[in-house]
Amino acid sequence: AADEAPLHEATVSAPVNIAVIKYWGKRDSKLILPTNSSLSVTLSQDHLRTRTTVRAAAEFSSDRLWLNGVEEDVAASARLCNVIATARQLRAAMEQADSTAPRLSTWGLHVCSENNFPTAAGLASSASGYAALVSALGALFELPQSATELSRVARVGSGSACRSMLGGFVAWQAGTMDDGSDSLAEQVAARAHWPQLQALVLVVSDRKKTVSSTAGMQTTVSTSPLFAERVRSVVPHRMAAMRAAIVARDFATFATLAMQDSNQFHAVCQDTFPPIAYMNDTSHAITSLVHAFNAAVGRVAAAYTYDAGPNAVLFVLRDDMRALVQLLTRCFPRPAAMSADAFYADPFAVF
Ligand code: 2P0
Repeated sequence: AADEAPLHEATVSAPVNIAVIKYWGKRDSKLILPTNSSLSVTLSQDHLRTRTTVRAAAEFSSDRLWLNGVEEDVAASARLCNVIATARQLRAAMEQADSTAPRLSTWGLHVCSENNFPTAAGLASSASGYAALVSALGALFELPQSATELSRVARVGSGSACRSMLGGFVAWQAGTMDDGSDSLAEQVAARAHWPQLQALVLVVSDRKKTVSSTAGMQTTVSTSPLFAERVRSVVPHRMAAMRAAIVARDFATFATLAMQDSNQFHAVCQDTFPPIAYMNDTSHAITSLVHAFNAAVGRVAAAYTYDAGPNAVLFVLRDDMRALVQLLTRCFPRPAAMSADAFYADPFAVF
């Protein structure tokens, strides 16, 4: 009977990742091929994640997607269409090899996706979003590809999404091929390699950002001489040094490189014409506080990094977390509604 037919559905969650060597700039905007390699830390799914359910049915006449309960226009998004089409191609290849496999590649898809944090506030919602979608399609279609192989599909949705396909410490290799076949994410080390390393998200603002990453980086590539220098002479060394620091669990080097790379990314934004300002006065105050903290303890005990928005992510070893949090709560009182490790930095705090 029809109601006993198997349900073709999969639900998967994917985490947010925070770059410590930043991706900024594309050499191919359709395939989303970057101008430089990047490296990130994947955060725990307990606090920042996207959960996505995909269902395939022969009777679905079109692909539909709901994001946080609101329907989005799938056909209007070239990136969504590219991701779904690429996953379908992989499924179709399987079906060709196995005549008994149901023809899921020819059916419509319904996708339901939810974030447990503010969407598009510079908290990497597109990264976890596309990673969750690709992982869910991989599970639904029973694709044999590894997470690294599937990271190429996530990359076509949003560059940083390829890094959220893996846990722990992840490098996105820029690659050199024009077809993007070698532009993918690889794990540098598992989370368990460095359990003492902790991240703290400081929500400075949960408003939508003013300049999208996609538009911002395009202007940077075409106008910033500093950006060209960064890609040519800075990032290659930093990728190697950051990888070595992670392997050696060398916090001082890891933290110094993370702060320097965040600072250079925002300097490149400032060098873009017209300039792009993602950090605000509170962000700069947090930066000063981290440097004051490090000076007070006499070593590099904490690091900051900022993406395309004013929110800060701090890195600290577990033994130093209590002292750092005490200082932060004194300088930036937070409302009771915030969860234990998502601190609220009061935009009007002065110190
Ligand atoms: C990163 N960012 O490495 C950098 C640092 C923002 C600052 O990846 O156009 O949303 O979808 O490939 O991935 C933001 O860029 O841009 C980003 P698209 P994406 O995390």
